[in-house]
Amino acid sequence: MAKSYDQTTGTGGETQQIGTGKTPILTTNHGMPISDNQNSLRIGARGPTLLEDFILREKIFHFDHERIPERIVHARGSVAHGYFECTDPIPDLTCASLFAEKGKRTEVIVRFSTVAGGAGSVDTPRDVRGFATKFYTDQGNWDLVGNNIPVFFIQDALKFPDLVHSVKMEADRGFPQAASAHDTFWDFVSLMPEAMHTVIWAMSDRGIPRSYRMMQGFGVHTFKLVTAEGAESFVKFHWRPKLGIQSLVWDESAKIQGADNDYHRRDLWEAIASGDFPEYDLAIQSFDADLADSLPWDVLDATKIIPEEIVPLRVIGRMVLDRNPANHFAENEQLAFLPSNIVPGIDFSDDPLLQGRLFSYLDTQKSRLGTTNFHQIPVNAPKCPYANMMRDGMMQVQIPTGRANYEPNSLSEAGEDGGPRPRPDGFRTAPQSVEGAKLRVRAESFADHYSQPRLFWNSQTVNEQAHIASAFTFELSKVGLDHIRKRVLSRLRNVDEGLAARVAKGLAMDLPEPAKPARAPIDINPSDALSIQKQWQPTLAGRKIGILFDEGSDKAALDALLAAIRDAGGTPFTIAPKVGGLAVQGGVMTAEGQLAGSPSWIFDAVALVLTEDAARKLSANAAAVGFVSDAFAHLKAIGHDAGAAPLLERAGVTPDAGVTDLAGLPKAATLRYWDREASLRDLA
Ligand code: HDE
Repeated sequence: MAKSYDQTTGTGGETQQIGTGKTPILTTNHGMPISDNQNSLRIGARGPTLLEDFILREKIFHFDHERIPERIVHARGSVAHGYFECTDPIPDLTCASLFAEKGKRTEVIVRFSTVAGGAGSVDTPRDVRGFATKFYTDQGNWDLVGNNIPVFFIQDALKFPDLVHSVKMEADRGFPQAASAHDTFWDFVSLMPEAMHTVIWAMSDRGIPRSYRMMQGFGVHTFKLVTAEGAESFVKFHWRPKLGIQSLVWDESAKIQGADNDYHRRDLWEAIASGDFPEYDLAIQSFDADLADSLPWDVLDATKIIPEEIVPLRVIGRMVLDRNPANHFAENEQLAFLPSNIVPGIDFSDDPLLQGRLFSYLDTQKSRLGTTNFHQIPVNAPKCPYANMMRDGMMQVQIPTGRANYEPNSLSEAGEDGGPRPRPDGFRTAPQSVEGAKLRVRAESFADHYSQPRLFWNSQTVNEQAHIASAFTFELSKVGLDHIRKRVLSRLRNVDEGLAARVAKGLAMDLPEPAKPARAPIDINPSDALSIQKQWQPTLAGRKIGILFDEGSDKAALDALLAAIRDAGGTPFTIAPKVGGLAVQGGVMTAEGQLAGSPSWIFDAVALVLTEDAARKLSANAAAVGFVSDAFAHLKAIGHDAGAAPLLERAGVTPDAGVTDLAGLPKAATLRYWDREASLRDLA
């Protein structure tokens, strides 16, 4: 008989690694204690494995099914737990209990996501971001499943599969992953002029957010609020980040994809783990039917916003994200949002996109989570009591008791538990009379596709406009079919002639005839709220500063800089060519990151604390030169001591307001230096 040995210790014999008395015993999924987790059951030490090995089969069976279908859109996302606190109750507008009292807190879970890429794709492509919130209210779960862009590509749910097919990797070749810069996307959106508004938002810096903590969220659709007395109003929901809105520059976002696939996920996780809790205000735009009727567009059309100048925002609460998930699969992959989850006091409008969503998500969850009982998964289950007569199904993990599994019943008359019953103060759909012929049509009031993209364009700074024109040029440069590029240009002419001309020039193409609009666009007063740069919040809070040092650097200067950055609310991160500990002037200093793995792309600003000798040596190191030249090209502040001069020169840094001494860095690092860009980059 062949000898056996213990592969965990490398010794002969049959010993197993055994835990201490406190270690819980390893069991099968059915609780049976396991004695050997190293070897499958076989005949003799070198013989065949037995089908009888139920421990092996259970383990492999479970492993084989570890993955569930990823979300067809928004597959890649990050979650955080927290709470919503009502700061300004609105009983005048709604009987929803979460908005009833000042200071009332409701638990939430939020999932931020990209749209186009698969679950393993990167965090920073140009894309719309999902911003979905589940409020575990005491009257059931309310899911506000929104995006970071307040409008959507299409007006009717029937077009959603086409939109998604066109943007995801192309059907024959399976690429590109997580990118809209390809023929099929631009083919589809250019054939659907209603997409122009969302497209221009996606081509703006909103499509490349700096952090999930620095982006707005929008419910997108018009919803209804309903009071206890049945009075109704329309409402749009807005999330506003406390840190202000901030975006990357395109070259930076493309490079981050190489440096850190998890850039946004890590940022969210680290902020929460360090107690720097992300916070957002919840604001509403509420308005009545008269105001809705007075607008030149339809409030049921999800391709339109209502500018804040027309209906101002009212802040009604704040959301704080203070807990990371404990398990990515259980709390992120299995998290299931349903726009149909609303609570008494909130109701749907007839927005045809929203109406379609009310079906889609429930259907999706059955397919992803495999069972109608997905609501029992802890992260999806309401935190208030829930009871009904729905029974059984796959993965029923509750044990409903009693005979009453139907309603009405009279079992209570016989002294038995008759089970739950509806109550008049439960959810009631706001009554609405509807009449008309049964038709497949698009309302005439949805026909203006260009006024609002024009409003968006006119509301941007000169630098933001250059980013938009450059993004169109970049994306269309990746489009191989000439007729598609021409069609996009013909649409852009209706948005803004200057924009169309700049993109055409960037592509070296002639301008085609403008497309004929279904309805002639109108001019709307520009809205500063649509620009990121106009509302820039000059703060260091939430920002990360990369500090490059080397042998001989001045420890006192480094310590002072670290303290100054922390005092101003920022997060310093030290970088050196070697991480193990370097002899610096005044002691030894270890770095958190190694230079080659810590490019300046992943920081909001950088500092150079170097002796002249070290700076000369680093001038021959491409990673060090790139660290500085990229920080400059990405319009970031650069703080430096006198010794850094040779490296600055080698990296082509020219003096401007963003290039400062170390003392000036905390203030300088609150900004980006947009004016620098024109001299560095060929913008369209
Ligand atoms: Fe979604 N959408 N969607 N969507 N959506 C999904 O549901 C769908 C739309 C949004 O983090 C899916 O569970 C249809 C608008 C977010 O888990 C799916 C239509 C807005 C998330 C689905 C829309 C969104 C989704 C895929 C057109 C902004 C991620 C997996 C009528 C207001 C939620 C899933 C999460 C996810 C369908 C349009 C936001 C397939 C049919 C408009 C943030 O059910």
